[in-house]
Amino acid sequence: MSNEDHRLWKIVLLGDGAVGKTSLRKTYLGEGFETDYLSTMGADFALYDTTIKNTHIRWQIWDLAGQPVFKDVVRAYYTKVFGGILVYDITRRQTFENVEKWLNDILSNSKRDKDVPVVLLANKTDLREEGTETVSTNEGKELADRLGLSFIETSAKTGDGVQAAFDQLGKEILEFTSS
Ligand code: G3D
Ligand code: MG
Repeated sequence: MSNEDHRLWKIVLLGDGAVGKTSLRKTYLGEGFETDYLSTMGADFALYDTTIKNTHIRWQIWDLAGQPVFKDVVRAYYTKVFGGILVYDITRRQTFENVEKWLNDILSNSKRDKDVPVVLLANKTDLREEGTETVSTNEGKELADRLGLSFIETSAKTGDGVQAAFDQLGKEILEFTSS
C-alpha cells in the first residue's frame, strides 16, 4: 500500500445536544477506542482506521461536549474538516428544525470548498415503535433533498444504519477529493 492510498480525514459530528452524536460514534467504533480530550475546546476526537473503496482511511472523528461559546473554538472545530455527520432526533422536532443552522455552521467555517460533504442522519429510529416519532421519514428525505445531502436513518442503540452512514460519508469524501 503506497502512502498515496492512506488518508487522514478529519470529520465532525454536528447537531443539537442529546441527538445521539456521541452514541453514534461509540456504536461505530465499538469498544476500546482511544480519544484525545481537547480541554480548551470542550471537544475530543477519536481515531479509527478503515477501508472504503480500496482506500485506507484514518478517520479523525471530532465530537463537541456542549455548545461552543467562543468563535475561536468553533473555527478550530471546523478547520480543515473533510466532512460532517449531521444528526437530528426523530422524537424531537426542534432538533430537526435546527439542521440548517448546523449546516450553515460547517459550510461557513470549514474554509474548504463550499461543498464539503455532509450526511444527514435521522437518529433514534428504534423509538418509533413507542410512537414517539415526531419527524417522519418523508420530511427527513425532503429536507435532505432540498439541502443537497444524503439521508440515512439510524439507531445508535440497535446499530441500524450506523455503518452505512460513515461509509456513505467516506464515499462522498473520496469523490469530492478526487474530483
Ligand atoms: P449527544 O452526543 O448528541 O449529546 P448522546 O447525544 O450520544 O449523549 O445521547 C443522548 C441520549 O440519547 C443518551 O441517553 C443516549 O443513550 C440516547 N440515545 C442516543 N442515540 C440513541 C438511539 O439511537 N436510540 C435511543 N433509544 N436512544 C439513543 P441518556 O439517557 O444516556 O442521556
Ligand atoms: Mg455528546
